[in-house]
Amino acid sequence: MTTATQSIDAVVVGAGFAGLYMVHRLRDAGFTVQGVDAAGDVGGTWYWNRYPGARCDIPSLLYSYTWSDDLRDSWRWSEKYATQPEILAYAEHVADRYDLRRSFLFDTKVISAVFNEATGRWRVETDGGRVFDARFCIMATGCLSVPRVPDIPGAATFKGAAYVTGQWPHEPVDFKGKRVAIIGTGSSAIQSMPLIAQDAAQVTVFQRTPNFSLPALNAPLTDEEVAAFNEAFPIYKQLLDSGEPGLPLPPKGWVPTDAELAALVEQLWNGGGLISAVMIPDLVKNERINDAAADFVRAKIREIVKDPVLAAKLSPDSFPLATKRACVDTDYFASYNRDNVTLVDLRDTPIEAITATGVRTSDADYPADIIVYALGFDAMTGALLNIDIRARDGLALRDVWRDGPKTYLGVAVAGFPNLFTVTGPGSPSVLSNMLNSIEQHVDWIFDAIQHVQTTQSAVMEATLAAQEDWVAHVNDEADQTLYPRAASWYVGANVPGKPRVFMPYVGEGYKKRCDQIAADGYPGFALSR
Ligand code: FAD
Ligand code: N01
Repeated sequence: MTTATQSIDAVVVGAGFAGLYMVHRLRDAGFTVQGVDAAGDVGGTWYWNRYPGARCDIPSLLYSYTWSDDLRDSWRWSEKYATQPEILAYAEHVADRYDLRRSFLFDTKVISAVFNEATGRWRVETDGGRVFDARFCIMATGCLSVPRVPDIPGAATFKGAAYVTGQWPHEPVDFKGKRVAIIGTGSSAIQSMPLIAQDAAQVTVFQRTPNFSLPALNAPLTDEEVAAFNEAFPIYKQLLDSGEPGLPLPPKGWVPTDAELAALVEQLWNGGGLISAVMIPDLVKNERINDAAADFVRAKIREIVKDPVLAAKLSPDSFPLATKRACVDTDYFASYNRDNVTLVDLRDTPIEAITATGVRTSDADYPADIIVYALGFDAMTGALLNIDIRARDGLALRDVWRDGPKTYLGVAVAGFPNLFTVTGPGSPSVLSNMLNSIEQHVDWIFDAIQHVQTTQSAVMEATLAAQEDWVAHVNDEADQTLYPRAASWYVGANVPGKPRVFMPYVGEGYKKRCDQIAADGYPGFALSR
């Protein structure tokens, strides 16, 4: 059923942390805003990924909004790394506190966004037949919001229960006494396997590529830790505002000796949590440093996994450390010492089909009552390209991005006026603490929209020249690193047919550059009346 077109200032697609904050900022400034999400409620990632063991791997105190002291004072994380239910409760708390739900349509998918050249406005249509006529269109659609569903032959014939980690049911899944096949060894599988193994009769993990994972060493957050964070918060916020990561990092320019490196990696391992490119100097640029850090993690795997053959199979050897997102786990490698956990190395015996009764590889049938697909996402571009986005002269985003995404700053696309992407390809996004990047983008987009208003312009649009320069710069920065060596989702390698382009921005000084562009009156953007 098609209802009357509703005329508003802005449509925001997505009710994750990006969409919630965007709607809040716009509405607070008096704009009329309509948020839309395919989910039944707020939370985005944390609404969909309800698999056992799902948690953040950035400490909860940092994986939080920083834009309101009141909000911060009203929330107390219980653990160093919060669980999915707690992070979802935080998103719900934000929605309640700022009364955001009333601005959202849930269970509703945006199917198209078409720019009308004559009116300078976007016509945004949903699968329920709702049509919005909006001046601004903000895509807060998420970098990891389109889960890969099984395309393995025979998947539809399986007679047991099958679950995709990124589309997990709301009711608990009972694994007790069941034979469970888990396909994939990315973060989602690495987080869920140890918990599933505690209940299931048998777990068989089907591994195509072994992965680096580090212990979370999760623990309850003490009052002292929370108080210390709150005390240091003004400095943290100041660092973020000035474009620094806000984390205690090694000094810039320090090239550690082998001995210093060994001590640093040991210290990071013993501290628990993510080892990312920023924590070890030159980790993703210097092969010596990367090899040494990777060797350290492999040695730890050999220490933890009792069977040396199994330890070797679980040891990543086909890509440098952190060039695929490293995982953070609780008892992942140790769980392979359990009698009820088996690894099938798909490099030796690939999956041929899913059958009615389980998984068939080239040498055996593995009966299963439940299959857990932990196959990852059509990352960074998937959600945007799922929407038919068209602008000037019928230009379709799907065509413009045929050979890979092209943006200016990851926030705008030439030819698509008044359309903004939060944490889009070409911005640091998934390589950063996403909550910080989301805030930075939302604030920047909000200021840009205000600028369009105050200059009495009709539209703001990235210029092709600025976009081309930015895309070249993004590629150039990536080419100076080891990232392109991994067949990762960062380069789209996990989706058959997806162009191989390194999508996030790895260079330094991103926020400073964005702020400077805003301060200078948005060079690289054309404003027209
Ligand atoms: P999302 O939370 O992905 O929200 C996007 C929303 O847009 C979704 O609800 C989706 O339904 C909706 N949507 C998309 N397309 C449409 C459409 N066409 N119509 C209607 N609605 C649409 N990042 C970190 O920094 N630290 C972490 O520890 C961390 N842990 C993670 C753990 C998991 C399991 C996953 C999958 C990701 C994790 N991430 C983490 C990344 C995480 O995605 C971001 O931190 C953050 O939650 C993204 O928020 P968002 O609002 O940008 O996008
Ligand atoms: O997905 P992935 P994920 N047959 O793409 C395998 C965030 N996140 O959902 O490597 C067999 O990492 C695939 O194998 P290969 C985080 O950013 C964070 O786990 O392509 N196997 C791989 O092993 C993360 O990086 C947390 O050879 C197949 C796995 O499936 C991102 O989300 C938790 C296959 C997919 O791994 C994605 O993580 C969860 C096939 N046909 C997610 N197809 C935190 O801890 C794919 N695979 C914070």
